[in-house]
Amino acid sequence: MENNLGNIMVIGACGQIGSELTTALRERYDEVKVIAADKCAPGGQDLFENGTYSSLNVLDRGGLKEEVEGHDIDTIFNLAAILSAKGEKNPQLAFEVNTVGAYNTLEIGRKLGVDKIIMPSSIAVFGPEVPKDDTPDEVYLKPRSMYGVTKVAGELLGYYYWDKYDLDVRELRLPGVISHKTLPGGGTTDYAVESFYSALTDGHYDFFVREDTRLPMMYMPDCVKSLIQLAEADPGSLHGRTNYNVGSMSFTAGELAREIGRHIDEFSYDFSPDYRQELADSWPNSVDDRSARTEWGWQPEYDLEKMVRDMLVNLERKLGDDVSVELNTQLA
Ligand code: AKB
Repeated sequence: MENNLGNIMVIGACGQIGSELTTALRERYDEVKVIAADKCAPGGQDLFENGTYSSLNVLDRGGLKEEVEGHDIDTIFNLAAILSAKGEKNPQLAFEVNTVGAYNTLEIGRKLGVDKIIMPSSIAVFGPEVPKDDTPDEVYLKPRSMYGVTKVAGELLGYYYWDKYDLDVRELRLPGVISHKTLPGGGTTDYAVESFYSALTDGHYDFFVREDTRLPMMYMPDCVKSLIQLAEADPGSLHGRTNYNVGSMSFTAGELAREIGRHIDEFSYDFSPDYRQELADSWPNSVDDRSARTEWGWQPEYDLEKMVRDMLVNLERKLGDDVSVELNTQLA
Protein backbone atom coordinates (compact mmCIF):
# COMPACT_ATOMS: atom_id res chain seq x y z
CA MET A 1 0.00 0.00 0.00
CA GLU A 2 1.11 3.54 -0.70
CA ASN A 3 1.90 5.41 2.47
CA ASN A 4 2.10 9.00 3.64
CA LEU A 5 4.55 8.17 6.40
CA GLY A 6 7.79 7.83 4.38
CA ASN A 7 10.67 6.05 6.10
CA ILE A 8 9.61 4.95 9.56
CA MET A 9 11.46 4.29 12.82
CA VAL A 10 9.80 2.44 15.70
CA ILE A 11 11.63 3.19 18.96
CA GLY A 12 10.90 0.51 21.57
CA ALA A 13 10.43 -2.11 18.85
CA CYS A 14 11.11 -5.05 21.17
CA GLY A 15 8.29 -4.17 23.53
CA GLN A 16 4.73 -5.49 23.71
CA ILE A 17 3.29 -2.92 21.30
CA GLY A 18 6.47 -2.09 19.34
CA SER A 19 7.05 -5.66 18.21
CA GLU A 20 3.57 -5.97 16.70
CA LEU A 21 3.44 -2.44 15.32
CA THR A 22 6.77 -2.92 13.49
CA THR A 23 5.53 -6.12 11.85
CA ALA A 24 2.19 -4.52 10.93
CA LEU A 25 3.88 -1.49 9.35
CA ARG A 26 6.23 -3.72 7.33
CA GLU A 27 3.29 -5.74 6.07
CA ARG A 28 1.20 -2.68 5.29
CA TYR A 29 3.62 -0.69 3.19
CA ASP A 30 5.61 -2.04 0.27
CA GLU A 31 9.01 -0.68 -0.48
CA VAL A 32 9.25 1.32 2.69
CA LYS A 33 11.95 1.24 5.32
CA VAL A 34 10.61 0.40 8.77
CA ILE A 35 13.54 0.51 11.18
CA ALA A 36 13.11 -1.45 14.41
CA ALA A 37 15.02 0.49 17.06
CA ASP A 38 15.59 -0.67 20.63
CA LYS A 39 18.27 -1.62 23.07
CA CYS A 40 17.33 -5.31 23.25
CA ALA A 41 19.51 -8.01 21.69
CA PRO A 42 18.36 -8.71 18.14
CA GLY A 43 18.81 -12.50 18.53
CA GLY A 44 16.80 -14.47 16.00
CA GLN A 45 13.35 -12.85 16.26
CA ASP A 46 11.43 -12.37 13.01
CA LEU A 47 11.36 -8.67 13.80
CA PHE A 48 15.06 -8.45 13.06
CA GLU A 49 15.19 -10.94 10.24
CA ASN A 50 12.54 -9.11 8.20
CA GLY A 51 14.01 -5.63 8.20
CA THR A 52 16.62 -3.30 9.56
CA TYR A 53 17.38 -3.27 13.26
CA SER A 54 19.03 -0.33 14.92
CA SER A 55 20.59 -0.63 18.38
CA LEU A 56 19.43 2.48 20.17
CA ASN A 57 18.82 3.87 23.64
CA VAL A 58 16.28 6.71 23.50
CA LEU A 59 18.27 8.48 26.24
CA ASP A 60 21.29 8.76 23.93
CA ARG A 61 20.34 11.88 21.99
CA GLY A 62 23.50 11.79 19.85
CA GLY A 63 22.89 8.16 18.89
CA LEU A 64 19.24 8.92 18.13
CA LYS A 65 20.25 11.79 15.86
CA GLU A 66 22.72 9.59 13.99
CA GLU A 67 20.15 6.84 13.41
CA VAL A 68 17.34 9.18 12.34
CA GLU A 69 19.67 11.07 10.02
CA GLY A 70 21.40 7.93 8.71
CA HIS A 71 18.15 6.20 7.78
CA ASP A 72 16.56 9.38 6.46
CA ILE A 73 13.55 8.92 8.75
CA ASP A 74 10.28 10.76 8.05
CA THR A 75 8.04 9.32 10.81
CA ILE A 76 8.98 8.24 14.32
CA PHE A 77 6.82 6.13 16.62
CA ASN A 78 8.31 6.46 20.11
CA LEU A 79 7.06 3.55 22.22
CA ALA A 80 9.96 3.40 24.68
CA ALA A 81 8.48 3.60 28.17
CA ILE A 82 8.66 2.38 31.74
CA LEU A 83 5.08 1.44 32.66
CA SER A 84 3.15 2.30 35.82
CA ALA A 85 3.94 -0.55 38.21
CA LYS A 86 7.65 -0.72 37.36
CA GLY A 87 7.70 3.08 37.41
CA GLU A 88 6.55 3.13 41.05
CA LYS A 89 9.45 0.83 41.93
CA ASN A 90 11.90 3.14 40.15
CA PRO A 91 10.35 6.59 39.58
CA GLN A 92 13.69 8.13 38.61
CA LEU A 93 14.17 5.66 35.76
CA ALA A 94 10.55 6.20 34.66
CA PHE A 95 11.15 9.95 34.54
CA GLU A 96 14.33 9.53 32.48
CA VAL A 97 13.02 7.05 29.92
CA ASN A 98 9.55 8.52 29.54
CA THR A 99 10.14 12.26 29.81
CA VAL A 100 13.74 12.68 28.66
CA GLY A 101 13.07 10.03 25.99
CA ALA A 102 10.06 11.99 24.71
CA TYR A 103 12.04 15.25 24.83
CA ASN A 104 14.96 13.72 22.91
CA THR A 105 12.61 12.39 20.25
CA LEU A 106 10.89 15.75 19.86
CA GLU A 107 14.16 17.66 19.79
CA ILE A 108 15.70 15.39 17.15
CA GLY A 109 12.44 15.60 15.20
CA ARG A 110 12.57 19.39 15.32
CA LYS A 111 16.27 19.69 14.48
CA LEU A 112 16.20 17.23 11.59
CA GLY A 113 12.82 18.34 10.22
CA VAL A 114 11.13 14.96 10.69
CA ASP A 115 7.58 14.94 9.25
CA LYS A 116 5.66 13.21 12.04
CA ILE A 117 6.06 11.89 15.56
CA ILE A 118 3.55 9.52 17.15
CA MET A 119 3.81 8.77 20.87
CA PRO A 120 1.33 6.84 22.97
CA SER A 121 0.07 8.48 26.13
CA SER A 122 -2.05 6.48 28.61
CA ILE A 123 -5.18 6.40 30.76
CA ALA A 124 -2.63 6.82 33.59
CA VAL A 125 -2.74 10.60 32.95
CA PHE A 126 -5.99 10.69 34.93
CA GLY A 127 -6.26 10.92 38.70
CA PRO A 128 -9.15 9.90 40.96
CA GLU A 129 -10.89 13.31 40.83
CA VAL A 130 -12.21 13.01 37.27
CA PRO A 131 -15.51 11.31 36.31
CA LYS A 132 -14.93 7.54 36.46
CA ASP A 133 -17.25 6.67 33.59
CA ASP A 134 -16.82 8.04 30.08
CA THR A 135 -13.96 10.25 31.23
CA PRO A 136 -13.59 13.10 28.71
CA ASP A 137 -10.37 14.05 26.86
CA GLU A 138 -10.26 17.50 28.37
CA VAL A 139 -10.27 17.22 32.16
CA TYR A 140 -8.17 18.19 35.13
CA LEU A 141 -5.10 15.92 35.12
CA LYS A 142 -3.54 15.04 38.44
CA PRO A 143 -2.10 11.53 38.13
CA ARG A 144 -0.77 9.75 41.22
CA SER A 145 1.90 7.61 39.53
CA MET A 146 5.24 8.77 38.13
CA TYR A 147 4.26 7.03 34.90
CA GLY A 148 1.11 9.19 34.75
CA VAL A 149 3.11 12.33 35.52
CA THR A 150 5.54 11.56 32.68
CA LYS A 151 2.66 10.87 30.29
CA VAL A 152 1.03 14.23 31.09
CA ALA A 153 4.43 15.86 30.48
CA GLY A 154 4.71 13.95 27.18
CA GLU A 155 1.30 15.20 26.04
CA LEU A 156 2.13 18.80 26.93
CA LEU A 157 5.59 18.64 25.36
CA GLY A 158 4.09 17.19 22.19
CA TYR A 159 1.50 19.96 22.06
CA TYR A 160 4.20 22.59 22.63
CA TYR A 161 6.36 21.29 19.77
CA TRP A 162 3.34 21.27 17.47
CA ASP A 163 2.22 24.74 18.53
CA LYS A 164 5.62 26.45 18.59
CA TYR A 165 7.65 24.55 15.99
CA ASP A 166 4.93 23.24 13.70
CA LEU A 167 6.18 19.70 14.29
CA ASP A 168 3.40 17.23 13.46
CA VAL A 169 3.09 15.43 16.82
CA ARG A 170 0.19 13.04 17.50
CA GLU A 171 -0.61 11.22 20.74
CA LEU A 172 -3.37 8.95 22.02
CA ARG A 173 -4.16 7.63 25.48
CA LEU A 174 -3.96 3.87 25.39
CA PRO A 175 -5.82 1.75 27.93
CA GLY A 176 -4.46 -1.63 29.14
CA VAL A 177 -3.32 -3.54 26.06
CA ILE A 178 -3.87 -7.31 25.84
CA SER A 179 -1.83 -9.48 23.47
CA HIS A 180 -0.32 -12.94 23.03
CA LYS A 181 2.91 -12.28 21.14
CA THR A 182 5.17 -10.23 23.45
CA LEU A 183 4.55 -9.91 27.19
CA PRO A 184 3.88 -6.48 28.64
CA GLY A 185 6.59 -5.29 30.99
CA GLY A 186 5.58 -3.80 34.31
CA GLY A 187 2.12 -2.30 33.87
CA THR A 188 -0.80 -2.26 36.31
CA THR A 189 -3.03 -3.82 33.66
CA ASP A 190 -0.63 -6.77 33.14
CA TYR A 191 -3.01 -9.04 35.12
CA ALA A 192 -5.26 -9.12 32.08
CA VAL A 193 -2.49 -10.80 30.05
CA GLU A 194 -1.00 -12.93 32.85
CA SER A 195 -4.39 -14.48 33.63
CA PHE A 196 -4.50 -16.17 30.19
CA TYR A 197 -1.02 -17.70 30.51
CA SER A 198 -1.70 -18.97 34.03
CA ALA A 199 -5.16 -20.28 33.13
CA LEU A 200 -3.66 -22.37 30.34
CA THR A 201 -0.50 -23.57 32.08
CA ASP A 202 -1.63 -23.90 35.74
CA GLY A 203 -5.43 -23.75 35.64
CA HIS A 204 -5.21 -21.02 38.29
CA TYR A 205 -4.47 -17.30 38.57
CA ASP A 206 -4.19 -15.00 41.52
CA PHE A 207 -5.25 -11.53 40.33
CA PHE A 208 -3.29 -8.71 41.97
CA VAL A 209 -6.34 -6.41 41.93
CA ARG A 210 -9.81 -6.71 43.48
CA GLU A 211 -12.54 -8.60 41.66
CA ASP A 212 -14.55 -5.39 41.08
CA THR A 213 -11.63 -3.48 39.52
CA ARG A 214 -12.95 -2.12 36.23
CA LEU A 215 -10.52 -0.65 33.70
CA PRO A 216 -10.55 0.29 30.02
CA MET A 217 -8.72 -2.34 27.93
CA MET A 218 -7.93 -2.96 24.28
CA TYR A 219 -6.87 -5.95 22.18
CA MET A 220 -3.60 -5.64 20.27
CA PRO A 221 -5.05 -5.64 16.72
CA ASP A 222 -7.15 -2.61 17.71
CA CYS A 223 -4.16 -0.98 19.40
CA VAL A 224 -2.00 -1.33 16.27
CA LYS A 225 -4.90 -0.09 14.16
CA SER A 226 -5.33 2.99 16.35
CA LEU A 227 -1.66 3.97 16.07
CA ILE A 228 -1.58 3.54 12.30
CA GLN A 229 -4.92 5.33 11.80
CA LEU A 230 -3.79 8.29 13.86
CA ALA A 231 -0.47 8.42 12.00
CA GLU A 232 -2.18 8.36 8.60
CA ALA A 233 -4.93 10.87 9.48
CA ASP A 234 -5.27 14.15 7.62
CA PRO A 235 -3.50 16.75 9.83
CA GLY A 236 -6.23 19.29 9.11
CA SER A 237 -8.81 17.21 10.98
CA LEU A 238 -6.72 16.78 14.14
CA HIS A 239 -7.84 19.27 16.76
CA GLY A 240 -7.10 17.23 19.88
CA ARG A 241 -3.57 16.53 18.70
CA THR A 242 -1.93 14.99 21.77
CA ASN A 243 -4.73 13.93 24.13
CA TYR A 244 -7.04 11.53 22.29
CA ASN A 245 -8.88 9.00 24.46
CA VAL A 246 -9.33 5.70 22.62
CA GLY A 247 -11.98 3.45 24.10
CA SER A 248 -12.55 -0.15 23.23
CA MET A 249 -13.78 -2.50 25.99
CA SER A 250 -14.11 -2.11 29.72
CA PHE A 251 -14.46 -4.99 32.18
CA THR A 252 -13.76 -5.95 35.78
CA ALA A 253 -11.12 -8.51 36.76
CA GLY A 254 -13.99 -10.78 37.84
CA GLU A 255 -15.72 -10.48 34.46
CA LEU A 256 -12.47 -11.39 32.69
CA ALA A 257 -11.96 -14.42 34.97
CA ARG A 258 -15.51 -15.64 34.32
CA GLU A 259 -15.15 -15.18 30.55
CA ILE A 260 -11.93 -17.26 30.53
CA GLY A 261 -13.72 -19.78 32.77
CA ARG A 262 -16.43 -20.25 30.13
CA HIS A 263 -13.77 -21.97 27.99
CA ILE A 264 -11.75 -23.71 30.74
CA ASP A 265 -13.96 -25.51 33.30
CA GLU A 266 -11.15 -26.15 35.76
CA PHE A 267 -9.93 -22.52 35.84
CA SER A 268 -9.87 -21.26 39.41
CA TYR A 269 -8.89 -17.81 40.61
CA ASP A 270 -8.31 -15.61 43.63
CA PHE A 271 -7.96 -11.89 44.13
CA SER A 272 -5.04 -10.67 46.27
CA PRO A 273 -4.67 -6.91 45.70
CA ASP A 274 -1.17 -5.46 46.12
CA TYR A 275 0.38 -1.99 45.62
CA ARG A 276 -0.96 -1.87 42.05
CA GLN A 277 -4.56 -1.66 43.33
CA GLU A 278 -4.08 1.98 44.26
CA LEU A 279 -2.95 2.79 40.71
CA ALA A 280 -5.89 0.92 39.20
CA ASP A 281 -8.28 2.73 41.57
CA SER A 282 -7.00 6.10 40.39
CA TRP A 283 -7.84 5.38 36.72
CA PRO A 284 -11.18 5.58 34.87
CA ASN A 285 -13.64 2.73 34.32
CA SER A 286 -14.18 3.84 30.74
CA VAL A 287 -13.32 6.79 28.50
CA ASP A 288 -15.21 9.08 26.14
CA ASP A 289 -13.43 8.79 22.80
CA ARG A 290 -15.75 10.86 20.61
CA SER A 291 -12.91 13.11 19.37
CA ALA A 292 -10.89 10.13 18.12
CA ARG A 293 -13.99 8.74 16.41
CA THR A 294 -14.96 11.95 14.67
CA GLU A 295 -11.53 13.44 13.94
CA TRP A 296 -9.74 10.36 12.60
CA GLY A 297 -12.32 7.60 12.33
CA TRP A 298 -11.43 5.48 15.36
CA GLN A 299 -13.59 2.35 15.59
CA PRO A 300 -12.53 -0.67 17.68
CA GLU A 301 -13.34 -4.18 16.54
CA TYR A 302 -12.90 -6.45 19.57
CA ASP A 303 -15.11 -6.85 22.64
CA LEU A 304 -14.39 -9.01 25.70
CA GLU A 305 -15.89 -12.20 24.26
CA LYS A 306 -14.11 -11.97 20.90
CA MET A 307 -10.80 -11.00 22.50
CA VAL A 308 -10.86 -13.91 24.98
CA ARG A 309 -11.55 -16.45 22.24
CA ASP A 310 -8.73 -15.09 20.07
CA MET A 311 -6.26 -14.98 22.97
CA LEU A 312 -7.00 -18.61 23.91
CA VAL A 313 -6.70 -19.87 20.32
CA ASN A 314 -3.34 -18.17 19.85
CA LEU A 315 -1.90 -18.97 23.27
CA GLU A 316 -2.92 -22.63 23.06
CA ARG A 317 -0.93 -22.83 19.83
CA LYS A 318 2.00 -20.85 21.23
CA LEU A 319 2.28 -22.68 24.58
CA GLY A 320 1.90 -26.16 23.04
CA ASP A 321 2.93 -28.86 25.54
CA ASP A 322 2.91 -26.36 28.41
CA VAL A 323 -0.89 -26.21 28.26
CA SER A 324 -2.15 -28.32 31.18
CA VAL A 325 -5.93 -27.81 30.89
CA GLU A 326 -8.71 -28.90 28.55
CA LEU A 327 -10.47 -26.20 26.55
CA ASN A 328 -14.15 -27.11 26.64
CA THR A 329 -15.20 -25.17 23.57
CA GLN A 330 -14.32 -25.38 19.92
CA LEU A 331 -12.29 -22.18 19.63
CA ALA A 332 -10.72 -22.14 16.19
C1 AKB B 1 0.02 0.26 32.61
O1 AKB B 1 -0.74 -0.51 33.20
O2 AKB B 1 0.92 0.90 33.16
C2 AKB B 1 -0.20 0.47 31.12
C3 AKB B 1 -1.07 1.65 30.84
C4 AKB B 1 -2.47 1.63 31.27
O3 AKB B 1 -0.64 2.58 30.24
N1 AKB B 1 -0.75 -0.70 30.55
